[in-house]
Amino acid sequence: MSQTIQFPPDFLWGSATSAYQIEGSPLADGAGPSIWQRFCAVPGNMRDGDTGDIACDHYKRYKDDVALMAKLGLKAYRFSVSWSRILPQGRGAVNQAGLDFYGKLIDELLAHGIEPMVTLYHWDLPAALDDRGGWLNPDIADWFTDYARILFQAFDGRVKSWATLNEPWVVTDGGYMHGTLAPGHRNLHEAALASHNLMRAHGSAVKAYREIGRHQIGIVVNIEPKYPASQFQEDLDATRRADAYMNRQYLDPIFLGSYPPELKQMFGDAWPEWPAADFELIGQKLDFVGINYYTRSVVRNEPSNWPLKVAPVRQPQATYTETGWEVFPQGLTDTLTSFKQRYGDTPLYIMENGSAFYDPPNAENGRVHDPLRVDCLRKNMQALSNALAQGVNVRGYMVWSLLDNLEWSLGFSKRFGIIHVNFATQQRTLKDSAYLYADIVASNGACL
Ligand code: LGS
Repeated sequence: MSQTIQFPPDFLWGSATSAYQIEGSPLADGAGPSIWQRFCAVPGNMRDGDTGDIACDHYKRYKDDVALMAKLGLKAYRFSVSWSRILPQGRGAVNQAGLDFYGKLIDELLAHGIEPMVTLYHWDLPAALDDRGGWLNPDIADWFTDYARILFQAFDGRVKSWATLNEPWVVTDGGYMHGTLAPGHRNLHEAALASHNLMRAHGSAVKAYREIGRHQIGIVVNIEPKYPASQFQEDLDATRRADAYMNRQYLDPIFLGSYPPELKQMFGDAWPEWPAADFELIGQKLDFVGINYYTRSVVRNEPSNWPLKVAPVRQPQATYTETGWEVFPQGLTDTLTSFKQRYGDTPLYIMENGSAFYDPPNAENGRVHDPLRVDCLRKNMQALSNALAQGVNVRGYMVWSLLDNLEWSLGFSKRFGIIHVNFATQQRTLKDSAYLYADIVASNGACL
C-alpha cells in the first residue's frame, strides 16, 4: 500500500557528480596527476580503454551545466574537488588556478540560487601521495587535513555543506582489497590499514573544520542493507558479517566509538588493536551523514568466498539494472529507519541514488525516453517518503547523476544520468527522468 507522498517544505532537492567522472582536462592549469589517471593508463584496467581525459568536458562547460541545473529548478548541487588540482603534489605548494576553477563554479551556482555541497575526497588521490603510500601512510591524516583547511579557508563563506569522504568502504574494498579500483591493490592487511587511515583523516578534517568553519560538515557512506537468505544460523551469521563489513565499519566508530567485532574475525591478524586515541579523533561530532543508496543484498554463508565467506543470492522475480544491481526501493526505507534506530537522529541527506539502464548513445529528435529509470525514480521517492513518514530526519535528496559520466572502471558503458551525454559531440539532452525530476522538485513531490 502506497502512502501519500509528502516532503518537508525546505527539503533540499539536487543532483550529484564527482570530479574525475565529469571534469576532463585532468592536467589543465597546473593540476597534478591523480591515481585515477594512472589507473586508466594501465591496459586492462578500464572497460573499452576509457579514461577521464575528456569525460563530460565539464571543466570547460561548467557554465552550461549549471544552466541545465537551473533549468531543472534544482536547489542544490553535490560535487567533489580534485585534490591534485589544488595541490598538484598532494601537499606543499597551492595551485591558485585549481582553486579558481572551483571558485568560479561555486559563484556560478550561487548566482543561479543553487546551493553548493562539496565533497573533499571522491577517490582521485594525488598520484604523488600514492608514491608515498597513499592511504597506507599514517601521515595521510595530516595531508588530508592540510588540503581540507585550504578549501575551508577559501570557500566556507560561500559553501555551507562539506563532506569529508565519499564512500570509504568503496575506497578500501575496491582500491586495496579487490583491486578493481585505483590504486588497484589486493591485500587484506592494506585494506584494514587504508580503512582506518581514511577514518583518522576524516576525524582530523572535521576537527580542523570546527576551528575554521561556520556551517555543516559530515561524511558520505554507501549503505547496502543485508537480508538473510534463510533463517538458518549460518546465513544469519553471514548476513551480520556482510553488514559489519560494508555498513557498520564506518558508522560504528563515528557514533558508537568502536569497530564492529565481526571485523576482527574477518580480518584476523590483519586487524590490529587500534590506538584508543584514534577513536576520539574518529568520533568527532558530525552535523549530518550523507547516505548513498543503490541496492540491497540477500546473503548466504559461503565458506569458499574470500575473505567474508558470504555470497549474494540472486532474486528470480526482481528487476536488475544494467550494472546488475537489484531494484529494491524498500531497502531505502529500511536503510533510513535502521540508521535512526542504531545511531540516533543526526540529520541525513541522500547524497546519491540512481540507476543505470540502457540509453541510446544518440538522443533522437531531442528526446531520450528512459522508462525504467523513471519507474525507479518514482519508486525511490515513495520509499523516501515512507521513511519520512516514520520520522526519519532526512533533509535532502541528490539524484545520481546529473549527467551520464565515467562509471569508474566500467567506463562510459553505464549511463546513470538524468541528462544524456553524447560523448562524441558533448551534446546534453534531458531524459524523461530529468523532466520528471524537475516536476518533483517544483511540486516538492506533490506531482507523484
Ligand atoms: O558513480 C558512482 C556511483 C554509481 O553506483 C559514484 O561515484 C559512487 O560514489 C557510487 O559508488 N556509485 C554507485 N554505487 C553503487 C554500488 C552498488 C554496489 C552493488 C554491488 C552488488 C554486486
